[in-house]
Amino acid sequence: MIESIGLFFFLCGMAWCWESRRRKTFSVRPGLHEEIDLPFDQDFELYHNDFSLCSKKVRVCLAELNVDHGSHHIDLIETRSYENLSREFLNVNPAGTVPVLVHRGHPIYESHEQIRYAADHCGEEAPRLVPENSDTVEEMNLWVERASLTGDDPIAAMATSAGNCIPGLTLPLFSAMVEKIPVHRILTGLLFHRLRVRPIIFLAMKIVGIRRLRHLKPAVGVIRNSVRYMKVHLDALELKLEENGGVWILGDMFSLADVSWVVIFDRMREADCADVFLGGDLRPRVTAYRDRLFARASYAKGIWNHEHPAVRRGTERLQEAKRIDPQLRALLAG
Ligand SMILES: N[C@@H](CCC(=O)N[C@@H](CS)C(=O)NCC(=O)O)C(=O)O
Repeated sequence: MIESIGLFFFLCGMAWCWESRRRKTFSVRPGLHEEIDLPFDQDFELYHNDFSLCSKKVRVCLAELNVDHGSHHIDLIETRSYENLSREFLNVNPAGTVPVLVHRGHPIYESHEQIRYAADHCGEEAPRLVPENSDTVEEMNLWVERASLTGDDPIAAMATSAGNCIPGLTLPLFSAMVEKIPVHRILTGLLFHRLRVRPIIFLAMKIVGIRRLRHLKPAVGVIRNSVRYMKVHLDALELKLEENGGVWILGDMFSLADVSWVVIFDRMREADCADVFLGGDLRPRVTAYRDRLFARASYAKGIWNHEHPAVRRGTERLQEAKRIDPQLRALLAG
């Protein structure tokens, strides 16, 4: 009996080693990789996920630039399964993350690099999303960075960007969404993810569930800090909009900075926490700015048209849990 169990674990170990060698995963340098050649049908091809914050940013950008492109939807565990860890996708991005923008077969990694690249290579006729003046470009870059999701551990860098506050603000929504995901799919992440802490967090969310989330101390701490830092970033944005007196971050010119912020507001909508930060007397300039962003055609094309049923169900489940448990609602209010 003991020998059979030993043999079973030995064979599992062998199978894991064999498969891991075919799913090689490692971090990649941001930017264009001319040395990599991937198959392509159109000049621009986008590997993305409906729910992913960074994918939304690139879709909005391509919509603003009127760039026709090929589309490859890649599932993440939140929407169904770890397709981002499949052999095929790791061939496109060994880091196992979306989005990946591919230009004539060459991948560009990191969404803030992708939007800059697209704005620079989309042809003369496209609307300009980058100013001429170098000081203004620098200012734009600061606001792009302040909305970016950066590094392998964004939660450790919430003070540097509103984008890094997003995973924490999304924890309750993740927890509601993961209720529908079978455990064995999360196990794929435990076996093959480059950043094992990510599937571990999903497994913890799955075990604890949305109803008991407020009893999970580390999660509570992360949510509270995310709310606190997000308020700091939004206050800075309120001040910026007041100073420049314009409708967009750079004043009258719509730029990559605005493309980067629209997704932050959209995630607040999905995670049912927009009213913690905006509306009523709260940050009136940012509230009006958010509404202007949502009214643009690029929001409909890049975000609304990609609404995913798993996200809709997750938001509804979260709203229901908050209705039943006022303490959960209070936690999410910061
Ligand atoms: N800094 C990267 C972030 C990439 C990233 O972490 N993407 C997330 C979705 S927004 C992802 O692919 N997560 C899948 C996973 O880690 O399993 C970028 O801006 O492109």
